[in-house]
Amino acid sequence: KHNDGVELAKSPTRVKPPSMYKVLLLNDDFTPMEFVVVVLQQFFAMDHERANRVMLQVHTEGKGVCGLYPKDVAATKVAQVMDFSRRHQHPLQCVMEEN
Ligand code: NFA
Repeated sequence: KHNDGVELAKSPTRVKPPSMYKVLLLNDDFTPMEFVVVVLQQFFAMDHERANRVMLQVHTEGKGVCGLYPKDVAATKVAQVMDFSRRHQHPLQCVMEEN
């Protein structure tokens, strides 16, 4: 329907790229290594070899990067990993930080 000449406000054209966030896993003394590998495969689309390398980096260095995502995607990954870990009664911590 014609709307009496009233136009909808146009959102500003995006000029900057979206701010990106790193998603990280943190080491702990209790979560089984193979559980961390499964998390990296299931939620970050890594093959078993890459997942093993990232898991060992977290294990030896205290933290490791799972991926770089737009804010909403990163937040969803963090929530999914935290929920999955808690449901399996592991203390694994997943966090995001602006890049
Ligand atoms: N440090 C854990 C163990 O020795 C393994 C682990 C790796 C936990 C990466 C959390 C993250 N079982």
